[in-house]
Amino acid sequence: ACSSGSGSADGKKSDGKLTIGFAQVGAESGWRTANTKSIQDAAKKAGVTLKFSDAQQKQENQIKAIRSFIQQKVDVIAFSPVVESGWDTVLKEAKNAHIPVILTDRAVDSKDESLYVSFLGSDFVEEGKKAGDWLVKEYAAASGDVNIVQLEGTTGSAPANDRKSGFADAIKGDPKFKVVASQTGDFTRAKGKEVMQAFLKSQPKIDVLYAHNDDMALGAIQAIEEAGKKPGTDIKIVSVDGVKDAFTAMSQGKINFDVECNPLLGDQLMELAKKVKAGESVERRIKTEEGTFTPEQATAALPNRQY
Ligand code: GZL
Repeated sequence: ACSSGSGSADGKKSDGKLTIGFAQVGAESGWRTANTKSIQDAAKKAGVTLKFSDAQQKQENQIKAIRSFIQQKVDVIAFSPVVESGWDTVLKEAKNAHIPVILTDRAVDSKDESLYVSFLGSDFVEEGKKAGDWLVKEYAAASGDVNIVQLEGTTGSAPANDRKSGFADAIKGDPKFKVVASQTGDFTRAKGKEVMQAFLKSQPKIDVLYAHNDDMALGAIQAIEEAGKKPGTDIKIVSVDGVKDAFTAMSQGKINFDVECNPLLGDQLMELAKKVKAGESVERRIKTEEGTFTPEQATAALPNRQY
């Protein structure tokens, strides 16, 4: 078939430069900001043309962005689905347009595995389990009830669902652990503070806060202090993400354990997208490496913390 200039048979620009359309969740947390920076910096470094959209945590905006990437005939679409469900229709449109899709950070619950070529991100169930395992050890000698309040992530999101189930599994062996209240703080500081204020009013005894991310934990810390209590002492706090501001709080004794969730996925995403464009086979599931931090470890890591 003849094709003039740099056009190719399917009408895509084929000047060799890779164009990725990325539909980001929003800018709700320190983690998300670091994730966005990692993707934008990696695209520059890799010489990739990045079309980037911020959905302000709304699924309909992500779907609109994906449709616009299809119209623009990008080479690869990548996105972090704000919630797990409701993606099949738009992903089928991408498939019909022969544009491969890579999931980063969060997963979808689509049964049709042909709708995306790879999922690069953390294992959130494991993160929840790490948080629960720490709590079980921390309270091994305690005899009375350990009353836990839980700040959940965005309702319907993979991290909220999985961090909740991983944590619940880890503590279910001992009936002294009681989750007395659990509500979404939508991964933000403001909502985390608001919900913690409500918990403090409604719960006679709170021993532990389990926050699905550091931003909600940091908001809760403000509420706890405004209530005249000492975070990290009167109410122990276990959180997830491992962002710099949480490490500062840990160095002040306000957060007792932090399960890292690595946002620096940019370089891996660019490498993956290049392979996909070149028609090479890629792993369907690429799990991010990440650890856990005690206050001592966080204090030591603080000076060099990238995010
Ligand atoms: C987890 C990511 C979550 C972070 C939050 O990979 O999806 O979203 O834990 C962020 O801080 O809002």
